[in-house]
Amino acid sequence: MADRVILTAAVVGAEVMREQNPAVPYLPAEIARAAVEAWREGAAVVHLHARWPDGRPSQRPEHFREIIDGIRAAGCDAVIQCSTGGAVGMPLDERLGSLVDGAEMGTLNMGTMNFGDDVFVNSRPDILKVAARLRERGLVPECEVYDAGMLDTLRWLLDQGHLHHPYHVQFVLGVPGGMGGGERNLRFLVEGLPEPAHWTAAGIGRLELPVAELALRLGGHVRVGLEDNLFLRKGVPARGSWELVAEARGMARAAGRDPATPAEARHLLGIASP
Ligand code: KMH
Ligand code: ZN
Repeated sequence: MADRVILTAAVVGAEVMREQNPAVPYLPAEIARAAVEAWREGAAVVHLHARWPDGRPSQRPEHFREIIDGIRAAGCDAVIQCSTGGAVGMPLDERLGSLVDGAEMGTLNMGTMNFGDDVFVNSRPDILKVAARLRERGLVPECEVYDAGMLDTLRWLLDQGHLHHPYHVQFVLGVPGGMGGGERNLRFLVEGLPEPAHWTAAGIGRLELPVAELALRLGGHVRVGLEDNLFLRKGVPARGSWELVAEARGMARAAGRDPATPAEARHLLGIASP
């Protein structure tokens, strides 16, 4: 199973809006449908945010429950990963509303950073609180790393016993304010992991597919989807996250790596079967 690649679909996020691409889902049923479509194209993990009907970001438990119910009602067995990042400016307790029954993973953002023109706040006490909540709920953390110093935070969490196996690492490259998405950066990050770990890379905007290609080559896993990027190629809006997943799947096959099924992804990520 070493050659398997876990494809994660980030189908909505908190920032992108329908004015930018009409395929951005807002309603729980739309987000569930986007996740199922991405799964049909090969996504083993779905990274979920929620929205209010007018598109504002929501971390309301009832929205997440409805999304997860919709995904399962469609017979989709993708790994459910809920965002605890929410949107910039959201109080931490509100962000934690996403960790409802049915979630299998939750994100653990590894530090405060500029996020475009905003500041995405994740103080060390915040990180400890999210890590503790994930542990209490038996969820596998996905550590979101946007910059090299955040690997030192990861090491500190492990050393201090705040983070245990199993955990997963996600390198998010190209956020304005975080680390860029070149090969040198990704190699540096992978070499800087405190211990061997499964990792995924996500490139923001036009970096999405180049970072996917790099991750495939360097032995990592891949995240794509409208949360990170709205275009299939320059000037061509993606018709949905499914189309970006299909593209990533084609790239994986060309690189000699088969997409993992959700069951295989659970095995690799240390998640108990549902
Ligand atoms: N919306 C970003 C500020 C996560 O999902 O945990 C944070 C984010 C990370 O999307
Ligand atoms: Zn997210």
